[in-house]
Amino acid sequence: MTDWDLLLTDARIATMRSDSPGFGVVEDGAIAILDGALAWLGPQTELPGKTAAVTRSVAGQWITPALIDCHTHLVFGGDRSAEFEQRLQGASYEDIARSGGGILATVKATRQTASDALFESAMRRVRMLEADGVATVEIKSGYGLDIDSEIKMLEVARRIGTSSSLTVRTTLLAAHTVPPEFIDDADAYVDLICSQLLPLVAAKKLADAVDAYCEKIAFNADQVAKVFGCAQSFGIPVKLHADQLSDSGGASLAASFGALSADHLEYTSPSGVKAMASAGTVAVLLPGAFLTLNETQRPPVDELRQQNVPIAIATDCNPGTSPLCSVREAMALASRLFRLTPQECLAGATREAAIALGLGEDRGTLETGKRADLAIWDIDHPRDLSYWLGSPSLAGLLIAGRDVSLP
Ligand code: DI6
Ligand code: FE
Repeated sequence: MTDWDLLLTDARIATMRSDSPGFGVVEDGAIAILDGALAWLGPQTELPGKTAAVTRSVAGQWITPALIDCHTHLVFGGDRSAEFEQRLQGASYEDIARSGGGILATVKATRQTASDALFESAMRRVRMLEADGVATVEIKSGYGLDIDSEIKMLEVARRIGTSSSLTVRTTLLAAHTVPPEFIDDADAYVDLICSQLLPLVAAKKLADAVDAYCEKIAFNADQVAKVFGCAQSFGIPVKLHADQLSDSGGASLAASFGALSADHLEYTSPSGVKAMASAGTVAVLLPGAFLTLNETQRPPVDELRQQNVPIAIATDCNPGTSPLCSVREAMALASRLFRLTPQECLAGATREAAIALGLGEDRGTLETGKRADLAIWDIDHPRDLSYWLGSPSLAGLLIAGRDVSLP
């Protein structure tokens, strides 16, 4: 019998612990893993005299917590790359939506696509995330917008979790946009979500959270409040697409429900930021959508910092506004577009993203007792993870202490 399953030596470690300054660096470090969790971590000179079944030197490479993508819509049918070309030629997101494209085009395609095909196409995107160091991913529904299709999307998301080593957190986003059948009666659709869909999703335990899109082109605050009240009656936590295109009071609304996170936030007011701070709601910033929509209004990063609101970063992977399958790239974009420091970017894709998913106790930093989800990088310094663009540098990924084979 050995004390540990695996001992990694000769490592430079960025623990990302909130009680350590900067990246929480341990030079000349070692990490011991037992039963999928971190059993010991520290300078190699202080290593206790214990035995490990396997000892492996990482030869001076950097180890960070594995990355966490806390906001994606990566299960969808169809393809909207032609819309991208139209937009490059001057058509607006709204023009395209009015001519039958946009989000409703994805809804139509997703409804028509069988579960297996949705699964296969989503797995391609999941593998891309994994190849870039992701061990935990959130996946939303929201392109079904009827009972069967929303359930189908959530089941596909659950299947991704059971057929890969990644942890998948599922989110019901039935209140993404008003489906064609209810175009003149959004309230009736909200009633359907509350009276039929949510009870079914809760009974089948298909959603770890409930999300909504609070925007002029989607649902108003009263409608969102109704969905959130219903989610909470089933004990399901909530989160919100808030203030992406206008200040619709989304951040304050999310905070008033104690939301896990409020996401986008380009137009959030100082009072919205204060409300998030009091509620402990994480700010999830999505630079891929900001870039793709040619947005110029930046989220209120200085206010978020002043109010100590945790800032997470995610891909928002979706076929319309953020065709992005790399958290590394999201970090690189966030540093440039939102002027986050490389340290904030890495914390945003690890520690704060874990909190945004309600998993802060369990992962997101490297400390004893947490899951052994580790990324090993061929880099000179953790700031390189935000500095370099389009440069895959993942040298290894361990999920719950086990090696994931990378493509
Ligand atoms: N905000 C977005 O940017 C996406 N959804 C959302 O709530 C857009 C999704 C799409 O265009 O397919
Ligand atoms: Fe989104």
